[in-house]
Amino acid sequence: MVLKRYAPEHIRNVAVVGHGGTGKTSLVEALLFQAGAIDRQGRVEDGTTTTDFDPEEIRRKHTINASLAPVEWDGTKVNLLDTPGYPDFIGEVVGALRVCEGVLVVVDGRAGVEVQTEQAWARADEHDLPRLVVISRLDRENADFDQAVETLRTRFGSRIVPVYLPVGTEAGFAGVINLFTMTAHILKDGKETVEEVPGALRQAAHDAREELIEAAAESDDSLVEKYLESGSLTDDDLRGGLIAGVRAGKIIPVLPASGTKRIGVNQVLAAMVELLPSAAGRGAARGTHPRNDAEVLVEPGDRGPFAALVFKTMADPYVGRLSYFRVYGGAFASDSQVYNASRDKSERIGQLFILRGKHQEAAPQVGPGDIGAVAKLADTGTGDTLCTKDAPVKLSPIAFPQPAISMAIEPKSKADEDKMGNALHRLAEEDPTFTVRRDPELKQTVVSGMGESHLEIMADRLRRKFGVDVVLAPPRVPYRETVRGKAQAQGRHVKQSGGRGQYGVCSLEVEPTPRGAGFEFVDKIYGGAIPNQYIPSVEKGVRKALEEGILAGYPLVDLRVTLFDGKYHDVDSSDIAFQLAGALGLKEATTKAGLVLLEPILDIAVHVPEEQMGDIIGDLNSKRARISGMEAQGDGSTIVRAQVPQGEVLRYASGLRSLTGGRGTFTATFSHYEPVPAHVGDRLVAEARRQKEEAESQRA
Ligand SMILES: Nc1nc2c(ncn2[C@@H]2O[C@H](COP(=O)(O)OP(=O)(O)OP(=O)(O)O)[C@@H](O)[C@H]2O)c(=O)[nH]1
Ligand SMILES: [Mg+2]
Repeated sequence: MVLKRYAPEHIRNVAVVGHGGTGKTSLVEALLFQAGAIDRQGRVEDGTTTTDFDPEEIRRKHTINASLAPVEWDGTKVNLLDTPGYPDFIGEVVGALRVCEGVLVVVDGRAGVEVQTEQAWARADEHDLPRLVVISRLDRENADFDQAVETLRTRFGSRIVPVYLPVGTEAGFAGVINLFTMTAHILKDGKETVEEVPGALRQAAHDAREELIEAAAESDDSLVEKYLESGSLTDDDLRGGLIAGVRAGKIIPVLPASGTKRIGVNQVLAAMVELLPSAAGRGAARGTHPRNDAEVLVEPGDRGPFAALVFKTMADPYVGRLSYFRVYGGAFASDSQVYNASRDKSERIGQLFILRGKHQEAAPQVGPGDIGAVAKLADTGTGDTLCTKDAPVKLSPIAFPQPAISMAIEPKSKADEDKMGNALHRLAEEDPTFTVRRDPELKQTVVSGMGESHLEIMADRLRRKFGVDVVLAPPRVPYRETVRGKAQAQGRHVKQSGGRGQYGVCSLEVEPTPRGAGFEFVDKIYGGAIPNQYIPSVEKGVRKALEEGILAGYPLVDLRVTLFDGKYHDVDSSDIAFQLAGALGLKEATTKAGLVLLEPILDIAVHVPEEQMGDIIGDLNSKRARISGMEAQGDGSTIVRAQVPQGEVLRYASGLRSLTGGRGTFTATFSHYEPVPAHVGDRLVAEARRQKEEAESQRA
């Protein structure tokens, strides 16, 4: 692979997005082959495609990582970014869309618009990105171009306009009709021949061309006039109107294709080059000055100062980190010094690379508008801006989605435990939608991500990249204990047989305080029933017992403990004796007062299509939720708000996905603690006892 350097006007950065399994990777492979970038067309089935090169991708036969595939066509470099369709990896789509000027949405010829088509579409809308739609896999049984176009129109409106039509259907799909030139391009033995439009398709092609002309005319007032006067448009006006319409987001051209059979693929290449904006075509990139937040514009040319955005980081145990970047202005040179404006750090740059899948080619420079990679940056992460110290700029960051699901992760062996922390840290650097934290109370390491598959893949990656074996389990719920009423009891720790004895006696009263008040210790010893020096000892013993819990091993909260009496011995009393007395006294008093478990309650907001609202509410009710409101969003969706016990929604991300076919999303935040209902409490207490016995029998 030897790629020339291109001016930004001759670069197209294009994210290939869509629902899982619609043929994105196969189409990218066909585009690469057709443009002569590779000399063998790989297959997803064989694990030989350029962009699904990761062992996990090869094994699972779907894309997990966004990867880069540059092609050269018609004097232009097109940087294709193949992205995953599976919703757990939406972070990769978000990162890719952030650095592109155009989008290729791939839709399956049989299924039409699917859930992840809509999600990717909405993400592209966030950046107002011009896009093309490719209806792929049209050679399959029951594939139907017209019907797929209809699903697009139903969902996204009349901006959807075919620019090519298919010739033949299913296994007979043989080529495409160009609606500009009104010629048929038929693939025969791997070669494209140009023919007349077959008679049976002439009328359909004529009608589709009319529609295209109308759409092009409507994109520009001066064209509308011409069109109304003459009833048509010249070829130049048609082309000009179409380009303007696409770049303004008023027209979304649709092309028929088969990636694996390489039908309609030349046409996709030409459409990207001709219709989508260039790397300079959307003007200056916006950023801010890192110190005073003033707006800074980065012009897409060679002359201005250098600025690049890191949009993806790959952790590699051998090579170290590999950072993918997009240059916005100026040129990025190998063996240079740059400034990371996001972290106020200098970075030494070694060798820069141009990537194609896993192939890396050393590049002395990466110019404005282009995409490349660099290894071993010391302080730079995804979303950071690299620039020069004298022209510092922070480009707007990448809005990655928040993780939706958490699991506890445990090392399988001691050796794994030693390596796990560092390895997890490296993975979190690589993937902004994956976070790790140690929960000191639950004594668990908790990982969060976009879905169960995401976390499973992270566990696989730990094994493969770092040799760390782990198990994933639902995280523990941070229950609490508290007292129901008021009670008094005495704690006695007295041992006086031979030698120096132990002597500590204390009388305690416990009573509940308002929810959220925590713990309060009151000293009401008068007349030296316990000497001053031992009162902190009693408190220490009480606190220790509180932390360990009494009913089911969860910390006690929201109670007042009053020390009101006690006894001591001149010789045998000690700090430790009073600590033990305090702990015993607390146990006795709280047991007498009656103990109850508290559970964390979450505020949850579930965003779903209106027609699924009933199912969502039914499901939440079965999870002991209290629905607090429903808000129609005007776009046919609704937000259902509720309070729900945390223990009931540990796997809500997966549950919601299967309930809504992937359309639903939710956020959850901690609200408060509440007593658990008796039947739930009994189960938790029994469970805690069982675990304690197990632990004790293991120790014995
Ligand atoms: N018949 C036929 N099969 C295709 C075509 N394109 C892709 N396939 C098959 O469809 C399956 C999915 O193709 P991929 O290219 O992996 O689809 P993808 O959109 O990249 O999938 P994800 O990365 O998982 O989102 C594979 O088995 C391909 O061989 C096509 O044009 N015709
Ligand atoms: Mg793929």
